[in-house]
Amino acid sequence: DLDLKSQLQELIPEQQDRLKKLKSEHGKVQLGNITVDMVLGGMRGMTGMLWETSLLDPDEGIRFRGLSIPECQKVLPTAVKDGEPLPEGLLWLLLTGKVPTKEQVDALSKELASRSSVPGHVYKAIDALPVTAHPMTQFTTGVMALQVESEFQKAYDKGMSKSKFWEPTYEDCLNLIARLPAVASYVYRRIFKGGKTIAADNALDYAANFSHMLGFDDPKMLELMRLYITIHTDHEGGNVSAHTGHLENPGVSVWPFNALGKVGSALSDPYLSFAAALNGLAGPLHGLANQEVLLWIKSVIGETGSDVTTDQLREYVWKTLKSGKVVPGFGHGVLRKTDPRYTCQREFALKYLPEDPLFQLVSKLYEVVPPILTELGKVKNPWPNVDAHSGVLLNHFGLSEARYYTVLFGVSRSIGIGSQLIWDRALGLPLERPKSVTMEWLENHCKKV
Ligand code: FCX
Repeated sequence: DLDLKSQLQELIPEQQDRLKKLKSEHGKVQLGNITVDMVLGGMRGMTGMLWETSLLDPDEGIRFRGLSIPECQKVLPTAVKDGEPLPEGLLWLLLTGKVPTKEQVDALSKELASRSSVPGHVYKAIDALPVTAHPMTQFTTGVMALQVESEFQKAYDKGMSKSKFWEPTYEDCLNLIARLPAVASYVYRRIFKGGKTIAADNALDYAANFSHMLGFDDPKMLELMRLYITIHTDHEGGNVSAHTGHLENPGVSVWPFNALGKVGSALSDPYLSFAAALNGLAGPLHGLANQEVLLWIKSVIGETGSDVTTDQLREYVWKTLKSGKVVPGFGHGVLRKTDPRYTCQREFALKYLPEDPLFQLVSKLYEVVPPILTELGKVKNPWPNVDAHSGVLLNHFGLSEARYYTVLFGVSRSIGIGSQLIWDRALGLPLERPKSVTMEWLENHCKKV
């Protein structure tokens, strides 16, 4: 069957039963102890959320529905022989847990293209901002403007039963994913290309069309875009952007209903949820790190010239650390080894641009930075993450405007966050509301134990 929605329709009742069974049979099973360190440490290591689309192993890295990145590269359909996976295939995998056929992926590409038209007011909303506004601000403004078309909001206003909420959520998520490349490329062309936009070519696949609208048609860049959009989609549920999207889209099972029988608590639709997620992604410790990495690399070259020696690089890393800054692109909240999203980008570089001087600098950083971060003694993961590599690849093909990079991350993340939002609603996951305490509460509690 080529229709994604009908596949989901079949899967949902089975997964609802699975959740019900888990709850009734194992609801009281303990998952670990919560320590004071965890509460003070940003809930690191505290298992506390259901996230079906992906799972992160500290050593192995991300698995999308059980498949590692190299496995996805092997089994997901591609546009060219032995090429990079098509992100549409990953969307299908995240939503259904099944590897799609090439025909299913082609059908999904067409479906996304058919949903991709963006209403004019969205561009007007972006145009109302100064052209100097950060690309993420312009992009998120576009997403907020798209929200007026929310099917979820319309259905909700009509009083739709909560058992059907997943359907307008599905429509919104697919429309949102489909429309983001046009909005994102508009922001790019507006800021960096004097506002000269390029029309979509809907015969192309999702990533290729996005690259085309940005102004990059080199077949290698199209492959890079397919890889880029695939690997940035999802990184389980606790990272800032995914968690924020999930949090903003609360379930209904604990909602207060008022006397008129109308729901009295907010239920943010996918556009609102995703805009919130983007605002989290725009922070330098999260998605903005890809911008920071390229700017940092360029500042190294600016200071030392393009033939940077290992010693000069070491010195620059120490200088960064001594000025109280982090080395962007290294470290991670969960990962404890080199990020496989870094590794697959490194392999891409070795295949397509081994001589690129910035790639060679990134390779040198891979040798220089981890021992220094280890020497600091406090850094839990000295290895590079996804953001350490993406900038030099994009820069190689001419997309050199680092300030724009997080927008690309954002477009990709809609696929992961959107997939999980659909399942949040299909499974009727509840409003998230963890308990917080004060220092005084903790002190008193610790005196007692
Ligand atoms: N450079 C310098 N110091 C670092 C560091 C780095 N790359 N990574 C961690 N540290 C420091 C922390 O700042 C912290 O110092 P403090 O105790 O003085 O506050 C200490 O080491 C312990 O932090 P740690 O537990 O290892 O890491 P956290 O889980 O707190 O933070 C991030 C994880 C990713 C935020 C952290 O490693 C960092 O700031 N890295 C640089 C920014 C970056 O690359 N972010 C992108 C991450 C990711 F891939 C993404 O979301 O896109």
